[in-house]
Amino acid sequence: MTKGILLLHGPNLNLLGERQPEVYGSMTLAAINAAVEQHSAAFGVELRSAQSNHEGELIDRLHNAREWADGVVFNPGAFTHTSVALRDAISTIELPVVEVHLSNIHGREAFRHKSLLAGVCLGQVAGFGWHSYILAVDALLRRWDLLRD
Ligand code: CA2
Repeated sequence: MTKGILLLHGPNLNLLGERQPEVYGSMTLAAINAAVEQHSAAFGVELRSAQSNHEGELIDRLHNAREWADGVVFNPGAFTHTSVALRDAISTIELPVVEVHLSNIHGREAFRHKSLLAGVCLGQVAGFGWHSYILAVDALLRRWDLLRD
């Protein structure tokens, strides 16, 4: 059966490519989504992407993923460091979720070092720019035995 991945982006990531390219790179969100979709499709995996600046909508997207997705690749943006509600949503849906960051949050300000979400995720990928998303998809592909070596 074909696998499905929800690629979910949190607050301010709609601005990618427009501001702070030295921190977050120069690719737009649309270009990242297209590249990650192409990578997933090469393994027969359907990828659907969404972005929201609103915590509640991100929670709704995670709940809805139970209906069709087998895993989630999630950049929660600044909610990474603040949101117990997103942590609860991730643990509730019982899907493997990979936390993703463009920047290396552990090398930045102290308030970014702590993720409230990482402990309920399959794992975390941070610091590789847009390629972090590819590495996160690969983690799910390996879990499903669609990628080896
Ligand atoms: O490195 C990441 O991917 C982050 O999740 C990005 C968040 C930040 O709060 C996290 O600590 C780490 C910020 C996203 C802001 O996105 C922008 C994109 C373009 C221009 C300005 C902000």
